[in-house]
Amino acid sequence: MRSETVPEIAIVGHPNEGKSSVLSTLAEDDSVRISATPGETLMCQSFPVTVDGREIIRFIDTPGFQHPREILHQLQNIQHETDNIISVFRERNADTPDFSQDVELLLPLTQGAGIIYVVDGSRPVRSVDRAEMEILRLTGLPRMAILNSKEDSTDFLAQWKEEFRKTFNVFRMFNAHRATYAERIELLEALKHIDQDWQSTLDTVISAFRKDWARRNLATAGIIIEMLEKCLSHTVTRSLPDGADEGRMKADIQQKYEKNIRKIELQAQQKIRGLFKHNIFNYDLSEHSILHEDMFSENTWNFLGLTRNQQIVAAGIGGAGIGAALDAAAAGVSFGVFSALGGLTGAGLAAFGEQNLARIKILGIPLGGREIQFGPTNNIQFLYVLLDRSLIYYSHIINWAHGRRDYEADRTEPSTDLPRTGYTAQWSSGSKSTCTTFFQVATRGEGNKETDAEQQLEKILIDQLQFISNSERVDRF
Ligand SMILES: Nc1nc2c(ncn2[C@@H]2O[C@H](COP(=O)(O)OP(=O)(O)OP(=O)(O)O)[C@@H](O)[C@H]2O)c(=O)[nH]1
Ligand SMILES: [Mg+2]
Repeated sequence: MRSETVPEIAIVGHPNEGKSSVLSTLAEDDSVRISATPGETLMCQSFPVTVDGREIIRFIDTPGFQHPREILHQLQNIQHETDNIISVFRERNADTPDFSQDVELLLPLTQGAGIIYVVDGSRPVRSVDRAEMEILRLTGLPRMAILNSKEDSTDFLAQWKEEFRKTFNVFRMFNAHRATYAERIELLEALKHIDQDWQSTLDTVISAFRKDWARRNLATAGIIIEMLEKCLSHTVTRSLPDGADEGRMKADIQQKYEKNIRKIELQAQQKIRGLFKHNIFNYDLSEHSILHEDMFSENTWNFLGLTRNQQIVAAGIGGAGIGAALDAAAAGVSFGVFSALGGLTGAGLAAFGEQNLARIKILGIPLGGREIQFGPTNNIQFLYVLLDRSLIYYSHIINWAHGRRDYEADRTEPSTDLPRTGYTAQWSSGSKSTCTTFFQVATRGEGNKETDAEQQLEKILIDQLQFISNSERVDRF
């Protein structure tokens, strides 16, 4: 392969083994057609991956093998006549309707594409699989095999590996539904070894993927910061007619405030989702996800953000206005980490939760009359809750494989041995101190001016996002 050409990889295998799903996940393309009915893919289709408007690699989806034994038989005869066995096979069978899918799937192999062979590793090896692998060996093309196990069973893995060793010098486990960013990169790294001539081109591809990911993380940090600034400075104001029911207006105004905040958060989430190329399908969060909880719910405020002690410290540094909350804490309310048995009782929530989100102010206005204003927030825990929710959302988005379409609720039970806290509770005191300064600047409405605090928070976020990208998939959120 010449170094300036775009590497082309054909994904081949038996029908319904997950070829299109693997392609969709690898190429981060949710337009790839996937179906539980075998024979979904009938024509070869090319899916280019572009970075900065430049095509860097191309994956080709192919129909499944229909008659592998017959193809192999013919190829074994043809190989005595020519080196060009696949092209000759295609010419000879071009008008045989029964072989139309086989002729189609072999097309990219006549054009020098590399091969990724996909099998469902949760079933045993059959003789048709051996025929398919032998066909691929006869092509002489660079090739690797992928075990895409649809079930969790590992009973047949040893069998598959033994079989692969005979035909492929590279094989990997890769799950189209659960592969993470790190696993995608690892697969490309492995692909490098299918042929020496491919190494430098694939190095370029991997480095483009990494740079693109870093660019997306930078953009995500920007989206999160903008969202924080909007939420923390947010106010809702209404005029207060004489004789109006003040209590009711206060409740209304707080509701409106919360509604607006939810909307700001949703817009940020949609932007992050687009950055990671989830454009078509709507993802079902794992049924245990804390993100199912409303942003202002008791569970959210107990599970995410800082612990009580950390809040006391944060308040000490920044005087961020949680004095009332601390009084309630001192009165003996437990602010422990939310457990499956239940969160805090009302008193606790009142202290750290929505009641204390912001003060309600009654303002006189120049032309006479009065206004009632809710916000900006004076509760620093709000910043941490917003941060944790966006980081958790990010971790879902980057680990949502594009090949996964069935919306099945994630049945993974949450780990019980892990502390049920978000990310920010683990942040260093330096990072928290940056947050305190950022909070003060943002609540004064002075965000978005490239302040030091904003730049420092951006750095913290980029490190955190990179860490999440390289971590294993976390199901506990
Ligand atoms: N649980 C699970 N299901 C998978 C996985 N990969 C694919 N599937 C399912 O298997 C079915 C077939 O997937 P496709 O990607 O369409 O398979 P294909 O090999 O392209 O099929 P054809 O185009 O029909 O040859 C779909 O219902 C997928 O959702 C996986 O990793 N885990
Ligand atoms: Mg398919």
